[in-house]
Amino acid sequence: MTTPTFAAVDLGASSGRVMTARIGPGTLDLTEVRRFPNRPVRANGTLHWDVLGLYGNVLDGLRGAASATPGGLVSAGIDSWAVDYGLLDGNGDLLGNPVHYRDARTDGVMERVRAEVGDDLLYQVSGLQFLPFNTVYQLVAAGAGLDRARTLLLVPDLLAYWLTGKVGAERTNASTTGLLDVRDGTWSRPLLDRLGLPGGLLPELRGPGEVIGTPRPDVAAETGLPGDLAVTAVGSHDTASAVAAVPAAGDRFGYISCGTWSLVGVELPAPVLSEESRKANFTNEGGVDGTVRYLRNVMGLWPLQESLRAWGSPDLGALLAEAEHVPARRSLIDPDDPEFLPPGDMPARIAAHCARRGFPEPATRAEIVRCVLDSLALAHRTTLREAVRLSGREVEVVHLVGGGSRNDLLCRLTADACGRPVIAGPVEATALGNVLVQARAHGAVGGLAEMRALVAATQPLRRYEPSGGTAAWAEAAARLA
Ligand code: ADP
Ligand code: LRH
Repeated sequence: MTTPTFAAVDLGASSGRVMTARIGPGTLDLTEVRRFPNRPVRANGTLHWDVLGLYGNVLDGLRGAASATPGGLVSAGIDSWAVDYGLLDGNGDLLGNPVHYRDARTDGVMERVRAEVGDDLLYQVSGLQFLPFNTVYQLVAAGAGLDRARTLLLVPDLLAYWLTGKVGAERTNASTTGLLDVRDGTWSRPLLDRLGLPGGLLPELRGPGEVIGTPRPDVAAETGLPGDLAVTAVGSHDTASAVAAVPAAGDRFGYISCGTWSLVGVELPAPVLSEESRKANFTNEGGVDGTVRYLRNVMGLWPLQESLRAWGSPDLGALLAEAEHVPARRSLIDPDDPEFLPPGDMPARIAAHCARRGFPEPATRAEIVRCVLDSLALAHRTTLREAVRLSGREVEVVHLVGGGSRNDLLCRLTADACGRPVIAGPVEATALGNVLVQARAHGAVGGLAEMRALVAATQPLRRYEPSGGTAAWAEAAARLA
């Protein structure tokens, strides 16, 4: 019997990829079929995602995946960054280009909603970190822009709709909207009514592993995809897929899903909705198999990405090598300061932030890179400690997955700052989580523990032991506080 092959479409905020994986007992071979940049576009003053450009790349990637798999693909699944959505009119046509979560349209909206509705209700219903771009605040900002809309689809659900013609809302990503009740897993009617939002826009929920449908005939004809290919719902929130593929054994682990964002937390069986948790601004997002991803969004590698863009995209490897030699923790930022959220001149914002907080202004590119990485490692430390304190979950080891796991300096700094061993990798944890959930749905692998053991046994990982310098990190945290 041949080993079945699955395709993952994984769209991150900085790039997208289509990958295939052969999955069977002791086998998990991931192959990249297509990778493409994900570049936001500002038009008429609004920052958009180029969703049709992305979809074109997805179709090309799936065409490539199908032709590279002579035995035939069993299934394909789609995940992407969270919170953003497209709106369909009554004919099922897309109404305008989805707006990017970093667009300024939500400025001040979260504060207004919090004042009107109250933090307690918002947190008790959704269990979510207060982030200005949560879908709920985007919808309030959109206001009359919703009038012609009949259906709201989160980005992976929108692409799945174009592929199959079927609408639905996958649960892990729905849990990032602020409109899903964290206790009973249904859309929160009381919150929708309270905010005056049209609940009819929200489609029926579906869970990871449910088959969504098969390619529409025109899609099959255009891509060469078999007409009977199962398009399967996965943990369509990229972070849910990444956490599903963390190569952990047991439950005493923390994770950092590190790319554009660093999602830092633990996996729990039930949400933590305490007042302390709300004040610490922790989130309870839905994971695969009804798990709770108890975490905080840390600004991640975005400040580095945006600095590189400002500098005309110089070689990252060379800059990281130079940054190794910059003295540690000389200049620090709080990466979670909202001033770093929008696109724009990042190096200037970093320098001004350091000066304001009494740190030397980083002068060279290498100093800026070092400042960002030291500050990110420090934020990893602070957030992990908070996650442990608020959840009571012991953490013996930290799994750092995603593109950031390629950054040797960051992994080392994170192990030192957290005072825990860091296991770095897989880089493509999200795509792996995506294909593994499909494989399970189609009988090629067992439950979460078996999926994780398969990742641990087959994927290249690196281990970083803490060097014992946690006191210096504690002192840095105090200087920044
Ligand atoms: P996202 O899914 O949010 O688009 P990724 O998980 O793809 O993010 O991670 C992208 C990040 O990974 C980049 O911003 C970069 O900092 C880091 N990265 C990618 N390749 C390398 C590399 N070779 N060395 C160090 N860092 C890297
Ligand atoms: C990471 C991510 C994160 C969300 C953000 C919008 O890609 O999905 O989990 O908070 O993007």
